[in-house]
Amino acid sequence: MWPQIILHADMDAFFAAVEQRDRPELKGRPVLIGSTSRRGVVTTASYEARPFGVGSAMSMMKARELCPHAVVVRPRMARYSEISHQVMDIFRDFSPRVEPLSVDEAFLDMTGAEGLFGSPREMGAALKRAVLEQTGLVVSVGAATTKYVAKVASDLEKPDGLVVVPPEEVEAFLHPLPVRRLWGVGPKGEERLHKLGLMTIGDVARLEPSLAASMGSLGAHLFALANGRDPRAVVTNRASKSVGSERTLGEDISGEAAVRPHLLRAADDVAQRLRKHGYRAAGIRVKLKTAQFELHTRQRRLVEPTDVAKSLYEAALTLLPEFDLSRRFRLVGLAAFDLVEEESRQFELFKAGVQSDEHRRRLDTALDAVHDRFGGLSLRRASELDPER
Ligand code: TTP
Ligand code: MG
Repeated sequence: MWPQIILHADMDAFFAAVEQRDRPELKGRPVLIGSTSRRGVVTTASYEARPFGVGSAMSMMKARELCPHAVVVRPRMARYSEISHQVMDIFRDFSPRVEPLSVDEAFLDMTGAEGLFGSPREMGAALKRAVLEQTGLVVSVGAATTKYVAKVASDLEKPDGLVVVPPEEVEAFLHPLPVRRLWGVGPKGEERLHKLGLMTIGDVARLEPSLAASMGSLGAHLFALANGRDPRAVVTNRASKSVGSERTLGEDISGEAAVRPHLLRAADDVAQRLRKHGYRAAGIRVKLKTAQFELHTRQRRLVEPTDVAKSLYEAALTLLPEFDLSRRFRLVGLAAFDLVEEESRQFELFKAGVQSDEHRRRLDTALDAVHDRFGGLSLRRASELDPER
């Protein structure tokens, strides 16, 4: 008996797969998505490139050394975001309870839908078929009774995976896996667990409960996960509101260098308010008002919902080339929309390149504490200061 049916769906090599579909000459070839600039990084690699050891967050230079015959394609965020919407809409044909986690993945609560779609395996297969037929793209799906197990399952047989874990098989499924697959365990945590002689999820599950508890709240949390317990529900209530920050400037400005510090200040402000209310934003909008009072806005969805100032700021910078910055502007604003509740953020810990976001987040949290004590003006990032002042 399945008390709950949860699917986790995650597109295979998403950005690269979109490019291969849009440009048939790239089919079957190793493709790296990212900028070729000296400091560019790989956002993702097609499955043809992965056997060469390249992957997300690696420097483009290194990746091209490892896979010299790869085709490098510059990312087209607007296109990926458009397809992302299409994919999420397909998910919503299957369940009203869909929780997007990033551009290319979501949880679907399919509890009670057996009458319509059949067994969990049939549900997963139907979802994969619908995505392939309607978008030409391949999605990997995990099915389980908890979010955590579904998430691990979708990743296990990528690409084109479909892994179903019935409740009675959860232990047999989880226990042989390395501790790194526990949500919340990064490289540091892995090292600590290894030092304690805990190599697999089964090792953690077999701890004395009192010993697990003595390792603090993280210990208790890992112990619960290792035993297949994860009470989190699929959350659909994405707030429709947005959080914005804008400022009319003392004098008009022009050019990217002049706009940047205002965006950074706004990003700090927005991120702080997101954190205060327990939200992360999956979309961002930049607003510039010209000296003639014309309003120009550009927006995009984020790869991963965030409440980190630096990440909002970097996303905002990617929108700047879409404005004519030779104009003179009297107002600069930034807004975050598509707000998701804090809960799903732990899943970032599964991802490559996360440490950096976690690191930034710690910096932001420290800034929050200072803001709370000394008010908003006391601490500013040095780069935000106007060099001319
Ligand atoms: P992922 O789902 O993590 O990766 P993927 O879809 O490319 O490959 P997989 O088959 O393993 O799921 O991320 C989705 C997209 O998000 C990815 O195509 C590119 C982007 N991305 C980044 O821009 N930076 C990153 O560090 C990661 C991990 C992903
Ligand atoms: Mg993916």
